Amino acid sequence: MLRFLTGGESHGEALLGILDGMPAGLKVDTAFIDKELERRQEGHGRGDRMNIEKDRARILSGLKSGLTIGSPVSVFIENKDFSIDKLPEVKKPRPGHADLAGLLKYGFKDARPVLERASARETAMRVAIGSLCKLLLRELKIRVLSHVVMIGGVESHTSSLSFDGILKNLTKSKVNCADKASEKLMIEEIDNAKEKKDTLGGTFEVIIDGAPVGLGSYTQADRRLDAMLASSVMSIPAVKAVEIGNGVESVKKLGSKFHDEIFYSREKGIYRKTNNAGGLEGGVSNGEQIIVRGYMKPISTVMKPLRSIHLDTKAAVEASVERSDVCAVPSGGVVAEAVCALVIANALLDKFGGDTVTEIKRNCENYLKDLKL
Ligand code: EPS
Repeated sequence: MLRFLTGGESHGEALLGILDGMPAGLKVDTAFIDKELERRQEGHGRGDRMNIEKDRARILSGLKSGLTIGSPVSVFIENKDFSIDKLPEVKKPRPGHADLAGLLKYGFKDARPVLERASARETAMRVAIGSLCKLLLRELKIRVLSHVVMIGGVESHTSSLSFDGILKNLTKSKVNCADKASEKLMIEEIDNAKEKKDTLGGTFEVIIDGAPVGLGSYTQADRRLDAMLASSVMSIPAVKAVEIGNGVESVKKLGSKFHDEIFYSREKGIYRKTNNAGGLEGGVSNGEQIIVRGYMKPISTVMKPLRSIHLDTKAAVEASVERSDVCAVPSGGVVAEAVCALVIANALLDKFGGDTVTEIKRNCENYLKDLKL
């Protein structure tokens, strides 16, 4: 079983991660991990911190000659902005952040210690850990992408595009959107919000291509793959809703118009013409693409501050302002790819055993051969 922990404050010395349970024999491509870290830092609307940090992962354990050896993989990412003890107190909690609930919970007199750990900077480590899982998925020809489908009120139109079509259109996109016309409008939305000293949220979509049928299980609540994916995407800062397939649309439809009918042909085997279920039925992967959407609220630090109170005097004041992003939906998608990759990798180890990469590949191939799909 794969498990991970992260440590580190936003302006502490470093971020640390330990990924336990990685099978032996995986070739670790560190350039790929760094590329994924770079992707998380990109996107129109990110704040000035992105000009300071150039995130790079150093692997401190779990490898020999570039291959995993089955022991915990420890990862280190340096924070260039290591200034935690010089930063001012935050006495005017920002609505939407963990500031107020966090300081009351832990008995602090200011929100600085709360926001240092609650900051989305922690997601850099989740991307590093998720990219190790993506390398494992790659061995089984499973691919993961994310793209932005909504920013503010602007929606992208990509229903006619294949996985590869989306991937191709994402090259050079400034907001990780596969629809060029919408991308332009999204950038305008972000610029307008910035000019108004405001922030924006939106929706990203993760697509997992090539996952075999039979991952997860309906036999227990905590083995349902859709529940595990939803929980991991919900754990990304600012995510307020998660959707599998066309789950939200489904409430308006008749069953006869929603469910994905089953067909068979000799060339294709068992197949569907639609994928409203987002690749998951009964909490089990059904062999179609797995589709998960995350809905992010607008970033909580608003430069034209919202009303709050001063913690010492309880007087009405404007909330504190910290360096922040205007919109981080493209990055949210990259983080979601990482956390979904971990869930899928775990489900693969559960189904196919997990001490060596060779063992997993052999078991998966034999299983698919036996199914004769
Ligand atoms: C972030 C790092 C942070 C913020 C942002 C995301 O760095 P700093 O606080 O030094 O600017 O830019 O996080 C938040 C604003 C937040 O509240 O989570 C990052 O690395 O993604």
